[in-house]
Amino acid sequence: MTATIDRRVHLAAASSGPRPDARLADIAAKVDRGQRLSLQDGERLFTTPDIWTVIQLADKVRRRLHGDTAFYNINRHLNYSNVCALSCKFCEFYRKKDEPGAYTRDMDYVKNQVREAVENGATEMHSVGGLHPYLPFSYYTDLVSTIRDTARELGSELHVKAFTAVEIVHLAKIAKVYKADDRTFGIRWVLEKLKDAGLGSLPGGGAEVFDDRVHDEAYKGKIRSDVWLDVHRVAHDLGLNTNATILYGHIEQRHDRLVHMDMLRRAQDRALAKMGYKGVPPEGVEVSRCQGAKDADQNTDASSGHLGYSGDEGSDVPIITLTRPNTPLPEHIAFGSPSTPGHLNTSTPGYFQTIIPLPFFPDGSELEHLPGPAGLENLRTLAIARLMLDNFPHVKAFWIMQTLPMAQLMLQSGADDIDGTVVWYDITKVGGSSTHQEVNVWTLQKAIREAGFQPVERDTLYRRVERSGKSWRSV
Ligand code: V47
Repeated sequence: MTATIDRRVHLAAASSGPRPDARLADIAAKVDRGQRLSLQDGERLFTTPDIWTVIQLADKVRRRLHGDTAFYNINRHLNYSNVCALSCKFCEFYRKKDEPGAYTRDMDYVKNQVREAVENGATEMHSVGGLHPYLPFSYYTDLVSTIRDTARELGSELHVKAFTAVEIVHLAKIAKVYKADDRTFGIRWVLEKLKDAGLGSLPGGGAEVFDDRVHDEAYKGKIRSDVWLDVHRVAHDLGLNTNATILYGHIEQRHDRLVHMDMLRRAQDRALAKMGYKGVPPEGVEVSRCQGAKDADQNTDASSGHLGYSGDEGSDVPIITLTRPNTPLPEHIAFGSPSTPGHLNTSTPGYFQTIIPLPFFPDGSELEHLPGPAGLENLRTLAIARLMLDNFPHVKAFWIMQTLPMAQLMLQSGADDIDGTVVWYDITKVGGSSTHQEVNVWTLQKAIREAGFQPVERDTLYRRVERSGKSWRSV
């Protein structure tokens, strides 16, 4: 018999030794019960010197949700234009229209990218860009349908994950359907048109940090948190899944990160209620009756009052966690799981799939004088995101920004996903690297195995992929 050697160097076990922080005991008890952590708990997780216990707790939650599975995908990023009407201080990516280095891709370029993607077995095209002041609305529907149709002509499917909430609002303005007094109208109009063209989901960008002071200082002109959340709410109502990001380590405070996480999990409470999830009161006692989807549909604020208790801080939003034992993941409700096979129900509302903590890269930005966050802060922030966002099924360590070695540590600290093969990435260039940032599938799988997990290829919606060379299907 061959002995299996566990090659995982487990950070938490290796070093929880000398100074465990007794003040974390009640948080640990809440984590064991799958109970929602408060902002005060979050503050303690950020300030304790005992980062290893924080990591251990996040790892516990991650294993409860995903066991020893770690996800990756085969994808491509396509930045269609870096021309942007905004000048966010943290951003190194944007150019003004006639500035050297400004680019806008035409459909021939897009088709070539799709051909290469299909040739390499990709399942997803992730496409975002700046807020181009002059492109017509038809450019964006063409972009989406060109990706979809070119892939189909080549006998494949590419899931189109495209446009941040910021771009969606910009498109509503370009199409002249944006009404400040009825934001839902224009957002819905744009999303419906894009969905018809083949849009499959929204990426999580453009959220930055949900704080007005930080917003006005570092990304004035961008949509604020309420509008960002509106776009995602409307997308969910249309059955589109979305992701969320948090950009940290610049001029925000750690408290701002916690408020951001809290706003996201309350938005997810609403989305999951519409899927029929039951709420739990803060003490973790299950409410006996839940009218879930029906009530929530009748009132987009989910303020049905039928869930038997009020949510926190006086709102009527039910608290819905995924971290209690035997709670199904939303993708298993939407698509079925190996133990409960099902099929895609297109009328299922959408939800947030993953939180992606993005560490700020100062180089080349107007905030270049700031140091940016380093290793332990990155680990801690990701672990806290796993603990606070108890209703997000996935936490992604985006290896392009975190680096692959760091993503391995993050898999042991709460992350269950490292994104994909990527290939071209223009938004940040780690250590001055070029925009060509590609790893092959074998390298991703090896990194995951070395970290002690089983690599599983997923599609954009977190279904497992069965593959034979470049042919694949979601199961
Ligand atoms: O919104 C811009 C960030 C985001 C910098 O949904 C920066 O699966 C760090 O959202 N330092 C775009 N970050 C990337 C993004 C994303 C990435 C991977 C996967 C997914 C997903 C989404 O990049 C922007 C902004 O927050 N960003 N400049 C910078 N200097």
